[in-house]
Amino acid sequence: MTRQNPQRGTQTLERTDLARPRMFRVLLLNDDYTPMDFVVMVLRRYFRQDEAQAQAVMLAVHQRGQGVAGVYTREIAETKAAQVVTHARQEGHPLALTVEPDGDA
Ligand code: TYC
Repeated sequence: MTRQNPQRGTQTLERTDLARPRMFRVLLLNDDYTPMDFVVMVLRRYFRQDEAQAQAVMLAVHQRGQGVAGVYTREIAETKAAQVVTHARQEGHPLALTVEPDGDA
């Protein structure tokens, strides 16, 4: 929530905004070429998932086209997505991710 500051005509952040930053989903997108093992490694290493969770998320993305790797503040979400793309390109994989607001936030 924001409110107008009548003295200066500027917007002031309420304390609740500082306590609860907007969150962003990092979405993994399916493709036909990135190896399943690479995607599982990504989910474990960059998104701190255990083996079972990583397998489940990878399979869901493979079957449904996309899925949530994790939810973070904007800068962390964008940094993780960029790190994963860099790693994937180094290995020659076309893996793609997007970052989108979580819920209505
Ligand atoms: N579809 C890929 C395959 O069959 C696996 C895959 C899963 C790729 C998830 C990307 O985000 C992805 N090797």
